[in-house]
Amino acid sequence: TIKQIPPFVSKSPNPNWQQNGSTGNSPRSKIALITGITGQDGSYLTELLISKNYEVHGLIRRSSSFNTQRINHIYIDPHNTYRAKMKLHYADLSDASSLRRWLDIILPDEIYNLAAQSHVAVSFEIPDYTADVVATGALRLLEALRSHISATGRSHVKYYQAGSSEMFGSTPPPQSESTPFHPRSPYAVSKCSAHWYTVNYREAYEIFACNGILFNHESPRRGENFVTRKITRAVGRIKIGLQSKVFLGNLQASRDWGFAGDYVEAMWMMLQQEKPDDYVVATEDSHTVEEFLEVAFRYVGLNWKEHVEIDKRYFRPTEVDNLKGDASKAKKVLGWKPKVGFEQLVKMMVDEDVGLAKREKVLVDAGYIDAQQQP
Ligand code: NDP
Ligand code: GDR
Repeated sequence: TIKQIPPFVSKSPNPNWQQNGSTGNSPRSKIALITGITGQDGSYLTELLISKNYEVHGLIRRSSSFNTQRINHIYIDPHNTYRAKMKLHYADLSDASSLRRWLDIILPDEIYNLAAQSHVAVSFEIPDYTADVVATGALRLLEALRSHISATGRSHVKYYQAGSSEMFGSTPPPQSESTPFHPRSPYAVSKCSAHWYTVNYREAYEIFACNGILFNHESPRRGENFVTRKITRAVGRIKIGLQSKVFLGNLQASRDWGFAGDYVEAMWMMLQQEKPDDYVVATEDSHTVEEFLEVAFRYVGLNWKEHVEIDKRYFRPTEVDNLKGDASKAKKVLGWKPKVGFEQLVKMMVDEDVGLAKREKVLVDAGYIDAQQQP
């Protein structure tokens, strides 16, 4: 027998999750669909949307080991249907059929496309895959949305595309919405494609689709091979005596670093406007990697020069030297502004990573893990 494809209207046993009308006297919650929910931004966005009473559905990809660490604290067993505010479903941006199927089942009001092979240096190693997920993946999701709207008439659905300051590449700062793109990596070129696919679907099909052009944003949940987290993990472990050196690449690159928790608010704000548009989101303050090192090591009483070694392997074939955003449009139109500044961000990350290193030390001392096993 052939299994039936699930119908348009969700058969979720939770009456709050029905699509038409409300339960009791309360208005129905908005429904959000997030790709990349297991990533740094996905976890903060999920917390934000749940605090605004959304029902959040996340698409996760299959992996041989668990990839839900950043959202485990939000997860409630879906059998507990009345309490579960977040549901996870298997899909992949490389699988168009999975994207269309989940749109038809979940019937979201808002879609946040955060999924990506998001590491710039790695994109030089796996350019084909990066383009497939970052560029064509966005196209697959937009096309799934277009055909979903055409089949269901749900033209109110809004779409957010996670664009990047990497698209500006070698164009000098300050970078705003009108600054020309000059991407410097397969990742950045792919993000430019995703950006223009989004603009094109907005113009061609009148889909409410927005590009957020976000500058670097970090947090204690940042992936451990991005430079900020790599540094703060090392600071924590060096401070606690678990390692003595960290190997880095180009220390002279400048980045406009903000806090991820602030940036997901801008994503949400873009989708609450009357008209879809594109926005730069940035702190308008820029620092070199060396300045990040200086603040992070000094905060725990260490001198970075005694612990950092340069390894050529971390240099990129083409580098982005200087990013500093002009976020005046987001400030004016969205009313958005960052709450966490550079020093506060660095200290927040160091505090968390010193705490993490202390917990690691307990396991090392008890013989459960090897101190040499660096993250
Ligand atoms: P992360 O790398 O932390 O998260 C990426 C997410 O995408 C993860 O959930 C990952 O799943 C998922 N993913 C990767 N490949 C696929 C795939 N083939 N199908 C489905 N899901 C996939 O990124 P961030 O949270 O930092 O960034 C979110 C988005 O914003 C990304 O698109 C990134 O490129 C973009 N961006 C980020 C900026 C930043 O400074 N953080 C700045 C500007 C843009 P898994 O957990 O299984 O790996
Ligand atoms: P970026 O972030 O490339 O800006 O992309 P990353 O932290 O990887 O690099 C920032 C700068 O630091 C330099 N650098 C190193 N980088 C890494 N990862 N590891 C090192 O050891 C190291 N040493 C020096 C880099 O050369 C670079 O100049 C991030 C990602 O989140 C993207 O997905 C996002 O689109 C952009 O930010 C905005």
